[in-house]
Amino acid sequence: MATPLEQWVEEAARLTRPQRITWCDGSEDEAAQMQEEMLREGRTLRLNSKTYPNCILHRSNPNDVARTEKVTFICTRDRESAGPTNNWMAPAEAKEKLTALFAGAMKDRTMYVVPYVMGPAASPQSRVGVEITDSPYVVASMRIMTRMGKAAMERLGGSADFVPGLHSLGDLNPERRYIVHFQEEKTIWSIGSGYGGNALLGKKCFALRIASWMAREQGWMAEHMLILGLEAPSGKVTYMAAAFPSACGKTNLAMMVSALQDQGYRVWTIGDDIAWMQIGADGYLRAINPEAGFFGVAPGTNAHTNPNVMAAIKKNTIFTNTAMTANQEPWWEGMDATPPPGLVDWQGRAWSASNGPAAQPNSRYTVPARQSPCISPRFEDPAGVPISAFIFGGRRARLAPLVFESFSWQHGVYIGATMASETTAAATGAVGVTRRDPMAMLPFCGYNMADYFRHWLEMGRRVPHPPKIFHVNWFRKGADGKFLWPGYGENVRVLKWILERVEGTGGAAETPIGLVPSQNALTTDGLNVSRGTIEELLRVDSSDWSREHEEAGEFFERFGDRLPEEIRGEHARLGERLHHVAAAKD
Ligand code: OXD
Ligand code: MN
Repeated sequence: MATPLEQWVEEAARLTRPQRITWCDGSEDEAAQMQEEMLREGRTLRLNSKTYPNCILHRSNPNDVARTEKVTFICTRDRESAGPTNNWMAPAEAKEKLTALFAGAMKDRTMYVVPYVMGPAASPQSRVGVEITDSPYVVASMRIMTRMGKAAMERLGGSADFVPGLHSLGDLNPERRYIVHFQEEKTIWSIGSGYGGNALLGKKCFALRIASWMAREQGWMAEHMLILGLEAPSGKVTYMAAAFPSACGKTNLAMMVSALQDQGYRVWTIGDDIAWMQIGADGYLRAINPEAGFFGVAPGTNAHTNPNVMAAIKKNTIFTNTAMTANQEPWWEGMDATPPPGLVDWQGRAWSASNGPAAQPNSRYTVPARQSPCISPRFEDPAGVPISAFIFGGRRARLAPLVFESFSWQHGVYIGATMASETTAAATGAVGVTRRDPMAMLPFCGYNMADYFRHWLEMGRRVPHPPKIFHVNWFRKGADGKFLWPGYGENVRVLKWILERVEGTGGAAETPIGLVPSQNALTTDGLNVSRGTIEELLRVDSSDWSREHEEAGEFFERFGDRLPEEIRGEHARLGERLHHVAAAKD
């Protein structure tokens, strides 16, 4: 008798008509074959085998360089279940539309069957997915980003307990590009794109959009969060998870080299993008990183912003859409000051400033997490790590102080729900526009966001030791338009204050929006930032916040009656606190 997996593969083959079917085992030999296949296809080059052993550069189709939210759909039976922030299509309509596109799509191509585990192979919190794809680049990337092949087949056995994901490059025409999630069936279909989050179906599609739906059903959390451990001088490690919108520095924060290392504060990385959390027997939220690799934005990455990842990407790494030097090494803007002579841009042309940046602004590295010098010894811990603090954040040039703490879990959920950030190149669309991005989940929440807020509120009631909730902003600018805070390794000073708040020792001052570090509570020794600048960084301007409050109110209106009463209450209380301050000034 065919297993459920075999039956599904057969069905997919009947539809897509591949020339052959390859079941992937995740072995070294298979990885080498996959590279050969990519080199043959002509969009992939081998990099310098001395300085970048086993590294390749892949150039995607220039029309296919970022996630495409406009053609990403949540298909639930009832439109309201997807909510106002998702594109919705009826499941039957999506099936019909995409079936026509998938019909014969793999003709003359190989269909790869890629079983994978999201999470440590031995963790009860992990889940199995299987991706069918006709892209060897996807197979090679999935091998880095997940526990792929044998480990997954062993975990799955003959069971039907896996998330199927059907992917084909199709004809790469953006008009025929769809990334579709059937929530009730826990199934993903993606066609027309070979780019990261659209095509590596374990990542955003499964680990966030499908998993957030599962998590609500099953009482856990699937979040767009990095996970880090802050080691204190005592040797004790405190774990924190942070949600920032795409390309706001999650990877850099997760992998930071601490500026306070000589005082005994050091950061260990568990994950840089996604956290799955369940309530542990000890009453803490226990987090695992479902991924096994980092798929990070390359431009801006250098020995100062992220020395750990720079060390990690020296071998076994796939670079996508970066530039390449005459010495066959990857290169991007921000790696060093000036483009080296003989540079070839991301489209394979001799570099010229008139063609724009040498590396595509959303170009990436895909690297095994284990290669990072800062990877936590508990990276594979099947029980996950206990989370003591949640950190929300975004890019706010003007509004938000460097850090503030919520008054309560419920107020923290409100802070997460009102998060906003100035956009970057990680998704297609205008850059530099402020967009509201609750919990950094706007493109990733697989159901109605009002229900998602409700789930957060419910989790707060259920977790015996809930994390404290904070908000940070590394991106505040002064009147001269320059960043006020040096960021990167210096961000550990903010983490240290968060740790002290968790431990009940850090000093805090009350403002209408929450608690900010009191004078001298932030460790500033050795930091080249004036007292005046620190004050400016921590300032809460109530007229700016009143405007923000109004805008958040408008955003909430989109959810109508479905918005939880508690969120409405928090919104009203913030309004009152701001009003109070304004009245006191008059
Ligand atoms: C990512 C994203 O690639 O959030 O992680 O876009
Ligand atoms: Mn992300």
